[in-house]
Amino acid sequence: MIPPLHLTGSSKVLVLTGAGVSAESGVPTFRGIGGLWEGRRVEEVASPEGFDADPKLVWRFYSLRREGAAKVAPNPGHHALARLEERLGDRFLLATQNVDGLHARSGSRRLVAIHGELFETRCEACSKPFHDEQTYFDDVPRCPTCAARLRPNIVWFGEMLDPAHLSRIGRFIETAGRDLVFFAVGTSGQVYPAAGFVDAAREVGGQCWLVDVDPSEAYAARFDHVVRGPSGSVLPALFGV
Ligand code: BJW
Ligand code: ZN
Repeated sequence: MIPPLHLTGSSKVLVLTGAGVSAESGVPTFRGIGGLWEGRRVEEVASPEGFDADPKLVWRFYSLRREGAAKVAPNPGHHALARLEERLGDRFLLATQNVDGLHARSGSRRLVAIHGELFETRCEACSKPFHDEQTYFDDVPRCPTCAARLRPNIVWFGEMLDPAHLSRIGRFIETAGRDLVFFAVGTSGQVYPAAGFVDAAREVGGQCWLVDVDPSEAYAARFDHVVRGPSGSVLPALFGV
């Protein structure tokens, strides 16, 4: 049973999504694979130390992910969020931890990809990220301008999130105040700072919803409403879109 959601003309909706939203598209979640890839902890491949230790291995990991993400499509959960944005306009903001690009492909525009973008590459030394669908299985690519290593444009463990992204989210929360309705969808709430957004939302008096097939007790306890179920069917029903 899904509790009724009442949005008024002044409600402002912030949605945080995680890997669970893309699960029904066929993208594996992190904790779903036991946090492991080919027997290695994700932190070993998704960290600056991991890239320094074995850049070829890290590029192989992200090349496989690029191949996988190119084959999948947005699901009804992604589409429901895009349709809610159409209805709310600037009273909506989507912060995703996912790097797969599926929200943008389903039409979301007021979108902040806080953990980076799988289909972007950047030079370690000099340049801005650029769109890149190539895979690198044999060699570590080098920057054509300065010859430094190129790396995936992903926020790895121990790296700072883009301060402009965090301040956009912080401003949205502050401006909304008690009109804020915050949703966390398909995220285990284990990785910070995203796992702390719910606390910021509560602090301004916002209403907080968690949508997840299998929420952890500790994370769920920080929300007003918890809806257990797959986002692909829960979100369209909840938003009536
Ligand atoms: C469904 C479903 C369906 C399934 N429908 N639901 C405060 C306290 C403690 C530690 C820290 C802290 N602040 C910072 C840290 C350190 C660290 C951190 O949080 N560590 C924790 C593990 C403890 N954070 C960082 O390092 C961050 N940087 C930072 O804070 O910078 C400041 C700093 C600098 C220097 C030193 C220290 C701090 C950066 C974090 C970047 C994380 N990046 C990753 C990997 C790269 C992306 C990639 O390669 O793809 O991003 S980690 C990985 O986890 C990935 C994800 O975006 C992220 C979140 O995972 P998510 O989305 O929640 O997925 P799952 O699998 O965990 O959960 C899926 C959920 O879906 C489950 O609940 C399922 O039930 C559910 N589900 N199917 C609905 N159909
Ligand atoms: Zn360069």
